[in-house]
Amino acid sequence: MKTSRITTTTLMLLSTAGLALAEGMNGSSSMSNMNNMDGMPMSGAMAPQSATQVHHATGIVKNVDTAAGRVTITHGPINSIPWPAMTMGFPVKDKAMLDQITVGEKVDFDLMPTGKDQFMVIRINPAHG
Ligand SMILES: [Cu+2]
Repeated sequence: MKTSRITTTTLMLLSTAGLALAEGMNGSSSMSNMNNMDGMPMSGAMAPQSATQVHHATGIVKNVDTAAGRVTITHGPINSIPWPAMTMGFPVKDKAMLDQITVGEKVDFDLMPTGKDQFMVIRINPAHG
């Protein structure tokens, strides 16, 4: 009984905070969103998507090589590349990014193409959930 009260209170606090955050984001960003939408069709010339697309993925860190600036990840399927699930090594954009992750941890990361079948990790963070 004590536990369920605490849980309910926590959930209420979380949802209240979530709503406030959502409202704040909508309120502050609606103007710039509209500007972006207006500007997009007019700019016309966009880079080919395949060359610039950032691929989002999740996986488990298998090895971190700080000296080489590389991380080995067992990642899930990445449909946008497309790739099946596999274990592979990636260079990272900035070696300091490796300070935020540890071996065995579930991570959430973004890949940027750097050549044919070559990708660099441009963002990596512990996965939250
Ligand atoms: Cu892979």
